[in-house]
Amino acid sequence: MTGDSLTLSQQISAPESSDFLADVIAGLSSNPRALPCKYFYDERGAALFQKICDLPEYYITRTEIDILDRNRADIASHLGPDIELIGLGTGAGTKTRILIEALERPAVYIPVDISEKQLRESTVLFRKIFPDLEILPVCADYLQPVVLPSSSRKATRNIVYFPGSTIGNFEPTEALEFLRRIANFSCRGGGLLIGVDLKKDRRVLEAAYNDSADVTAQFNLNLLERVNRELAADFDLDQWRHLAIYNSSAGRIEMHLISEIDQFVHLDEQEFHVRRGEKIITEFSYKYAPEEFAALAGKAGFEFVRMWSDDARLFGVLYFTCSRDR
Ligand code: AVJ
Repeated sequence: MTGDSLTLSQQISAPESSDFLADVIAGLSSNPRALPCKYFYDERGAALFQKICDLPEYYITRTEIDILDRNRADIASHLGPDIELIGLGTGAGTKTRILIEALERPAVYIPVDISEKQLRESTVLFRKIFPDLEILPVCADYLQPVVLPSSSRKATRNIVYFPGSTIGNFEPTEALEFLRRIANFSCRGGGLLIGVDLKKDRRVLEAAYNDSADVTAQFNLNLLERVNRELAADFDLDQWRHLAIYNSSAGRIEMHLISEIDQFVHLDEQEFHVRRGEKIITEFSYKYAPEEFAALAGKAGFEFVRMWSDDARLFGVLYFTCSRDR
């Protein structure tokens, strides 16, 4: 394959600005107000998230990479040879690279990501380092139903790889529905390798989302900047404050933007009155106990095989298989 074949296989449902506007209006009109976290990842947001991954307090990324690194051979032997790997939200591809390097003769790799720039860059890089691997990138919002491109190569089984604990962004009922959809890709002997952030001391969790360098605050506020930029709203960024709190009864980190004053925001000829102290919820990040997550995936039709973790049990990489028919 040459550079010309870098056309993304599909452009199915990368979010359009009309969806963005409708979602923001609906979110600002709801009670409590909430904006979908998928809109964090414009170019600046994706770059800020990369910075978050390197923060000392944000243990998630480095712990997951370390778990993969230490257990690569064991993980690869569970996944088996000649597989088709479907990566969901694989971003810059740091983790997937470790995984693919360990795999035995991987046949096909289908990265599905919402960030077009990262998808293009990682595809160029992966084609260089894995010349024998067929790579079929799909730029799409995998929250929507995605039709995967079919490969000419024969793979033994399909394995879905969903790293980063992104599954935590779903409400548990949505997570179940999503896992059921994934099960359709990995049914009949395929599998699911998934990164899950584990329940732990709230101080560790809250520090990870309220970092001392304020990068997470910038990441959160960038959502309002993006709304201003792309939808011509007039959020005054100086009048909003980032706050992340752990809601232990729900088992989730909640990212909020809190209004510092009583203020009005204008968007698309509408006016929103926001009171001082009122919040916009921008993200839920659910944390699971390993058995909790295994039970959830079990309901979706997966059989738990094993979990790889770190000594402090901060993070889990869980492997499931799926034996049922579609
Ligand atoms: C990409 C969803 C895994 O929940 O930890 C990081 C996003 N938000 N800091 C997470 C995020 C604030 C992240 N996920």
